[in-house]
Amino acid sequence: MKVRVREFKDKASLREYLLSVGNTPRGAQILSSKGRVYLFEVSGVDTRAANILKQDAISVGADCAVPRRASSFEKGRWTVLLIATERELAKLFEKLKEQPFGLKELPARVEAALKNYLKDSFTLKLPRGRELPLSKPAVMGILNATPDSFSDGGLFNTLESAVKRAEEMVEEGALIIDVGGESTRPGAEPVPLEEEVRRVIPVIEAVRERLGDKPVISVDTYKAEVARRALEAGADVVNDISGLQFDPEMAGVVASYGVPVVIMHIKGTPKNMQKEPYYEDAVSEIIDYFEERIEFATGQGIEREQIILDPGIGFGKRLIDNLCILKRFGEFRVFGLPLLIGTSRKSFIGAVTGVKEPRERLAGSLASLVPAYYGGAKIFRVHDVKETYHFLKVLEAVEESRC
Ligand code: 7PJ
Repeated sequence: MKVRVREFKDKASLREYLLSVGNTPRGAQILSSKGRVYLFEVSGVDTRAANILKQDAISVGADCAVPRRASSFEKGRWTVLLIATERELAKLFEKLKEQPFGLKELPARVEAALKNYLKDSFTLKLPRGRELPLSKPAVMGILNATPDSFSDGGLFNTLESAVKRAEEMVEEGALIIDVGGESTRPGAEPVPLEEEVRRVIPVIEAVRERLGDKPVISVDTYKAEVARRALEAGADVVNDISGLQFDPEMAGVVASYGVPVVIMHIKGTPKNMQKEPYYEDAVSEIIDYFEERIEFATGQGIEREQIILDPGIGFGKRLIDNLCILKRFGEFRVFGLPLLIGTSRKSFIGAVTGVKEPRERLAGSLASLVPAYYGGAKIFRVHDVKETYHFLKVLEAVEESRC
């Protein structure tokens, strides 16, 4: 006998393998639902529920980690970790149907979380009947219409060069062009509305006119009036670094145009965000923020399926927070919504590599995309479109290969 360790990306590839080595279809079906162990953090669990859950979990071959104080029957609400395969979950759900203390609701919640987590393909609706397909990774090329942008230093601030750069980025593989007129680098002062309009709107009009319907254009703004005028000028997506917080009119504009919206996490404002940001657990805090923002957005008439989530690398985060966001990127999949990542040339790359010049941070920027890619990121917001496009192509080819 010989022993090897095998790994399978998902249930479907395990099933395929089992069939290929001679298992019956039914056998492959059952065995593939035992092939992967999932960990569910369940918070707000009543003491009695926590103890019943552990017993039921163990009885089906799963398990549940319960805090000592809960197993000592101290009254309270606890966070437990349910550890189970898909097959064990099915058996556990049968038992929970009969249980009190809120446990009846648990199966639907676990099922929804898992279904969202495994969702890997999205289609967003764009103006004029167009669509933004997000099953494969999409490159979002940054087009700065700012005279003071920290990495492009005013190079692209004339209309002509902006359009040329947009055209070049599309040729290099960008699916989305992100046009922004206000630098949101740490400490940056806000730009008055009229100035932002003056920078951004002509660029959007010109790009749309010259490049036609093909490029998806997003507008990087937190001002509702800029967003509204950008959408009128031909933009397709609103990219709001404030997650609909800074301008009370923003959600209404997005809702009335029915366009996709990027909800980014930021702690504070661009002016003050890097003044001693602190998190107990950045990932959990960002997940709570997403939950609240999704509720707010849908309450304002935005379709849930039109929301894109972005943890906002560098926006009120320490180095350790940025690294943890990348390491645990997959956790943001719990909403079943497409995820965007923006690390390009950011200062945390400089902090890790010692590279001071933002333009020289390409290798570090590409490396930072790997954990986000495997965590399920679908939109990659970058300066270096060609290099990122090739980089993602190779990751995708490996992922898609059938071995
Ligand atoms: C981001 C952004 C980002 C989204 C900027 C920079 C700062 N929008 N706008 N996500 N960053 N959605 O590019 O360094 O990370 S401006």
